[in-house]
Amino acid sequence: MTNIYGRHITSLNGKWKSIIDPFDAGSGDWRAYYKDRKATSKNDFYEYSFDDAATLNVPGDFNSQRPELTYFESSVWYKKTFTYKKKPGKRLFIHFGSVNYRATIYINGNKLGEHEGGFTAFQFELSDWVKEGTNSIIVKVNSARLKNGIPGLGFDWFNYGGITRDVSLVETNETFIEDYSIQLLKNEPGTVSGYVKLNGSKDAQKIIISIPSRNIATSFETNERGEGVFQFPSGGLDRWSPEHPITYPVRIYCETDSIKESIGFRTIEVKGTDILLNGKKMFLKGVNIHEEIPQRKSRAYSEADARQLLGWAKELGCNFVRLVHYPHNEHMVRLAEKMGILVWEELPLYQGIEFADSSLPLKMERMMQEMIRRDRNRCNIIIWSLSNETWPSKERNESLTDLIHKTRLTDSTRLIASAFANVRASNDSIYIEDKLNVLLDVIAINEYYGWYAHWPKAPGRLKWVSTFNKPLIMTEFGGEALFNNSDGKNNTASSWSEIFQEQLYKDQFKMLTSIPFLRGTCPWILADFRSPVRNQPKYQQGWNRKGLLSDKGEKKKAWFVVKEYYNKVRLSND
Ligand code: GCB
Repeated sequence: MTNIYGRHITSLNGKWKSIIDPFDAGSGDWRAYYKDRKATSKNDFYEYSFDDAATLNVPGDFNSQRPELTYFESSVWYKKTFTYKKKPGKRLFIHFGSVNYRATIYINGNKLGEHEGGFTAFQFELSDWVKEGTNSIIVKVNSARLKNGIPGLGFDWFNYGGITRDVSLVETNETFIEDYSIQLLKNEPGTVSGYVKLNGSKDAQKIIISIPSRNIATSFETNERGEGVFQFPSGGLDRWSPEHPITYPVRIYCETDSIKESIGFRTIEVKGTDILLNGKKMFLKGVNIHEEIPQRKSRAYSEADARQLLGWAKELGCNFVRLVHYPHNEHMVRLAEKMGILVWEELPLYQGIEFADSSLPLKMERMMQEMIRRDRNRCNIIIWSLSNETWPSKERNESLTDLIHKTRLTDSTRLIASAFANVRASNDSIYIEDKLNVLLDVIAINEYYGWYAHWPKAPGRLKWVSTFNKPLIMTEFGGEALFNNSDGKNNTASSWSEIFQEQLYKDQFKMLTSIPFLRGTCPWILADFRSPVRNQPKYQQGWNRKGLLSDKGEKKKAWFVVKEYYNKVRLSND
């Protein structure tokens, strides 16, 4: 269901009892941790107990909560009890903001279901299982990386496992408003359009949508599937933009339910090589952000965490953030909307994904649906990104083509992108050639000239060539430096020096400013982030050091190069 924080919820955040299960042994009938059994006779014993077990904080990754769990990638069992008083006509759900990576949920010893995917929300209905008084929820979380997982076995960030986002009990009426979308119509900004979906037996109902502060109200009927669509004139509604991030309290009523949410209205489109927000050309001053608080060495999960990360982005001069490489928690996108920050949201289809595996298409589609279902009413989200750095192959081309079409069917109003790293350098020119760009709205390229690749020519002399006539966002560029380090001569990448990184950014901007169809930049990356594949013993020590900020939040020299560029950058045709 959408808009979880606008519903009648009881938080299950807090301390959960936990059992660490490295061999993933607790699921079998013999141990059956989910049964939470207690000894009853003299010769009875069980080799586990939640009662005396240590606790873990929810939300929060488990790896950062106990030293012995630092690199743990297997099963942890969580238990939480809650009391409930049954009420006639009410339904009860349990909602998880995310569990990384596979979750199996039990209530009072009964299995409710499973979920795969570490960065999207899901829920189960408890109505038939919950009892009067004390109830127990047990969740088995398994964070093992999978060859056919999304992402797959290898990725350049820390694999934080656990119940990483908020857990809530949601009480609803028998028929409730499950989902809705409200936004400006794509090619007719004079019209607000959307749909409402009810869940429950009273599917055909009159729905009223109102924006009281603008005296707007409209009504319509849902059909026998509980679905209805509507349109009304948008007159009088101001447009949301980074300079004017206005949202309006919107109320939706039906006979059996009501819900409210603050919603902003804007249009986003591409014309030739331009990106137009509310019909006006714009340049996306972006930065890449991982969902991690470096100083705490843990996943970010709260509004305060979002404030830290987005506050840094604002300070850098950004109007846009690329949230990599997976959908971030809901606090991030909601706070970004309030702060006037446009968002690129991405699925974790990353590098070595097993496109040939027959289980992938369904998983990809479900993840895409879950991502869009949660965030489709956030006007600051302008781009759904479906993948990062995949390489052309029959399987990849077919899978992504299908996913692009399905994403457009799910939400035709936003731009669709995929970041590619495959360009061809020849003589003075860099050619953008991935054929999937034909189907995408913006071209997104990750390039590491001056770091992983030598400059083929001096930065100012490189010519970027694209035959796609679409805007280009340089979604990654950068290099590593350890804060305050000026070892060696500063003129080699292996010095990990701030001066080398600073010069690299100067060179990059020399090249970037000469690309006529460039409409956005996202340096890689806001802050140093943990990555188990970065093992240079002196400089990296388990960290990817490409941050503009150190792992303590200190500004490296390159930060100021980016900030200066964002102070100055204008569209050449403004
Ligand atoms: C990339 C990836 C990103 C890595 C980065 C790097 O191309 O998209 O996930 O972390 O390069 O630092 O190598």
